[in-house]
Amino acid sequence: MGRLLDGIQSPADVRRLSVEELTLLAKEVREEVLSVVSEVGGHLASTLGAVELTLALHYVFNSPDDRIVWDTGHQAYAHKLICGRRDKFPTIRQLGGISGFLSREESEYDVFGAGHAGTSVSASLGMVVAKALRKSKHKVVAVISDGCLSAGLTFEGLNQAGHLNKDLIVVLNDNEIFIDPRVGAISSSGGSPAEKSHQSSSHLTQGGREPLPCRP
Ligand SMILES: Cc1ncc(C[n+]2csc(CCOP(=O)(O)OP(=O)(O)O)c2C)c(N)n1
Repeated sequence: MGRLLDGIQSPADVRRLSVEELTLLAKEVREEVLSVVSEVGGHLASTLGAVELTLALHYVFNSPDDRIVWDTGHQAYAHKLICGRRDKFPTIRQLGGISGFLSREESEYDVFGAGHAGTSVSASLGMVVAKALRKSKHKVVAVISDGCLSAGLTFEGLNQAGHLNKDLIVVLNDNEIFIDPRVGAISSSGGSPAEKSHQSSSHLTQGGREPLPCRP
């Protein structure tokens, strides 16, 4: 039986699959990433943990019209595989090969080139403002991991996004770890960010005057 991945030239092909087939595709994507990264090196765990999320985002949103903005880009190998770069995937991070991060020169699906952590929310907000000026209807989705959530630039972006009240979607990819186990006031103030997000409004309104349990 042929592999589903062989028939995926772009996310439009992913959107033609059934939800059951997506599970099989995720397995194949993971095998492909493992096979290539074990040969040429690269970011592995972050990208393996984002395979289902990647397929779900491209399934639900109509990329490249809808913009998916990955934070940092180290977790986007699955995105590259399903966005027309499977043949070049073994060249990833090699001289003359494709980038290990998102690159606008590489693909129309890489809507923001990064490599630095904490850029996705501010970049997406800029796209949302531009979209409103052009009266466009597409969606903009920032995908941010828990480690990047604590970046100052992320807070500036969230602050301004709430102020402007624009149509920005922020997806938190919370795997409860970054390069090392999480440290700092945000991660140690109780629960995972996902749990905290349920409590965030009451924390902000009722707990805003309380001192943080430890200083950043
Ligand atoms: C400005 C900046 N600081 C530090 C880094 C190094 N760095 C690479 S990935 C990353 C965060 C990884 O953690 P997380 O965002 O939780 O993503 P995960 O790998 O867990 O999916 C950091 C800090 C960077 N890329 N940019």
